[in-house]
Amino acid sequence: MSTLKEQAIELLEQNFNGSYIVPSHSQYPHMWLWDTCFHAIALLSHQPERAKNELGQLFAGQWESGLIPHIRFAESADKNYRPNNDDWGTDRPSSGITQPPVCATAVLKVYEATDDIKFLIDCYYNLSRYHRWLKELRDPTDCGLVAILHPWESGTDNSPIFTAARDHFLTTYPDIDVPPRVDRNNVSGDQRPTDGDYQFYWGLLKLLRDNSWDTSAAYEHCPFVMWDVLFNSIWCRANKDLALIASTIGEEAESKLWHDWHRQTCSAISAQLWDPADGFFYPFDLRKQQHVRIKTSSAFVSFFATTLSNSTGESLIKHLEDPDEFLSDHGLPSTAMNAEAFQPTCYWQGPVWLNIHWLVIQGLIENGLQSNADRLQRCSLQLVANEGFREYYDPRNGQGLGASNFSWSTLSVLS
Ligand code: 2M8
Repeated sequence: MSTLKEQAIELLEQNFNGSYIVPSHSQYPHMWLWDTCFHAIALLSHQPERAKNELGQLFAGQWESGLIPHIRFAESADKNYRPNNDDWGTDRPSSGITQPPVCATAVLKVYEATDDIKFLIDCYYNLSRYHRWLKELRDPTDCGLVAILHPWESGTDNSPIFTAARDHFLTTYPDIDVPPRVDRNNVSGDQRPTDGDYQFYWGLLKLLRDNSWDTSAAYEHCPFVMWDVLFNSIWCRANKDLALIASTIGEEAESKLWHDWHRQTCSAISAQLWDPADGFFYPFDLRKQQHVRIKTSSAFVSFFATTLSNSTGESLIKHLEDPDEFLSDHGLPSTAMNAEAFQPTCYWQGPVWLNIHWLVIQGLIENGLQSNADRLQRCSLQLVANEGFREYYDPRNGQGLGASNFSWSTLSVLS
């Protein structure tokens, strides 16, 4: 009987497509931005050279503008995944939107594990272009927060924080055609987004395509523009990590720039996304000019952004330890269990996700909250020991859900 660690290593090997690791051969047979960063971090436990290859493959898909796309399409893969390359119409094998920018953090971790300064110098050029792209096109008013223009950019696709925007969109554009869905061939339909969600996703894709993806027109005309808590927390952390990378390679002036961006985002997250009455972080819908007051696990990723003030940290921990909200025997639910929108088996509407566990665990440790981190880590290990490396898990009973043999869930035992 092999150990969990051996099983995780074997799984990453099986999910290697000859060029890079895919999240799951059956469900997601291409390269995704934040998945690849997590795969690189997981590989550091046993194959650091392979970790460098993963990030190199990610950067190979970067656009001249600086955008790192959320999907890089694999030529060899099954073409059934939709939207496919033709649907995006980007003239290159990729989507035209991005995903939580975990890249700088992944590069720094690879450098810390390998001491390879050449790798760091090579990646710096990609990272600095990507960060400038995000700042210029997604924070055009220089307020410190970057906006997402599609729920897929958040990585938490059908989180209930998008439901009101979706409903509003579908009243304005009621006739969006969606091609036959293959995402329900291997995963039960009730664990996946609804047809209405997919109409929203495809409708936004078409509007963004008409506005040429990575231009300011996309931001101006997109009916969905949101400051997401998870995305901005990762952005905040990414600039701190990029500042360290820049100073390590002797780019002191640039290091100061990334530090400034890091501090600006820390302040903006507190000023714009914190709700003092609830003691919680909420996303902000820029089209409606209001917060979306639904509690999700994204708020706890703020621990990963920076060192939080004592009072902010204490408020968040109350929610984390509240059995009506986020304290379950099986880990951190993606939506508060007492929220009306909580759905324990449906994708990002309630299940436990192990990449979120990993981000929150790192953040808790860095904020001196070791016992909370240990508790979550025990849950991660229990979930994979009982149910295998699944895409997500039911927080009521730990049942494995979504895709099987899912790559980033190996983080729980490899890092
Ligand atoms: C999921 O998203 C894709 C669309 O980008 C999908 O449902 O087809 C999300 O969980 C996302 O966060 C993840 O990166 C991707 C691949 O694992 O799957």
